[in-house]
Amino acid sequence: MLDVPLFDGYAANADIAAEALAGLTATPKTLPSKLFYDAEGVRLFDDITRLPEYYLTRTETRLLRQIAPELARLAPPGSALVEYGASDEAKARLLLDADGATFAAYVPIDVAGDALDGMKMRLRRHAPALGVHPLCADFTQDPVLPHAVRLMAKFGFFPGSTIGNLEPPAARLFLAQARRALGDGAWLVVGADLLKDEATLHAAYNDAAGVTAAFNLNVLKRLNREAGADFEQHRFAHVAIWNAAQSRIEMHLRSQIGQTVTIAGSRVDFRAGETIHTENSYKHSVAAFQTLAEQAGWRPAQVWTDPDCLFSLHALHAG
Ligand code: AVJ
Repeated sequence: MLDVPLFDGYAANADIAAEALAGLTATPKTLPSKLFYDAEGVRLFDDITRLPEYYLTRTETRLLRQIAPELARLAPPGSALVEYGASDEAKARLLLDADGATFAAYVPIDVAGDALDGMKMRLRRHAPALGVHPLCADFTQDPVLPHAVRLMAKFGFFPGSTIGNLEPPAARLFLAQARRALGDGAWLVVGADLLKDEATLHAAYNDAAGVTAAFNLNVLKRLNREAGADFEQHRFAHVAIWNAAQSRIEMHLRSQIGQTVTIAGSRVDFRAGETIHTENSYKHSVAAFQTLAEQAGWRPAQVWTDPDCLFSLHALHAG
């Protein structure tokens, strides 16, 4: 039995430098949002989830806790729970431990190998009968599921509104690939942040304590360490704006001055005020998300929202 997470081609540091450089030499400049999640970024995101302004995590968790038995009953006995972008097992445990749950295996998929090791260790103690098969992979790269679960019914789980990071064509592609990987008859439960008033959205990404700013700026520190870059963090500022036409919050890092930065031996020039687009966080109405899912071959079977209509959980069925 494999004790280490399967390594499915996730970027090594040379690839991080190449990916960063590709984005920073494009017009407009971009960086992939998955680069946020080094150890410090994971810690900062965890702090974000507890901010008063950041309603997403606590709303989804509360809703999930309420409907977990209903969700767990959708899964045929002995199903494999496959979680996309599983930074920890907290949300999965709401399903695994729900009344009436009969999952035989759990496949957490994430790019953070260390986090997967921790999950496997904790679950071995908490649920010794559960087969835990971590997969170290970028979930957008259509990872091959572990051999050990190939004969089990699949129950996909993609919480946290991580799908909001994907532009609609990429979200459709992800959903279509998951549809094929999970197979006929599978379920996929997706957490999606809902479209709402601009003030609530703006506050969630411009918190008073500045944690989101630190999270955004941390990507520069990571590139200094892992991609041979020499960013001066204080020469960039956090920007988060609502783009109504595209229905998304955009995060940027704005160069405060004209400056030149070196990344892996290449020079990149910034004009004063020029930004690096670091993240999109799409907000979907229930109907818009269901259309997206249908276009990817899923049948929207059921949807739950909290009483304030801040957040949605969709159950999609393959067949
Ligand atoms: C983890 C992608 C859902 O988009 O709200 C939090 C990341 N960015 N604050 C989000 C994030 C800024 C988060 N997701």
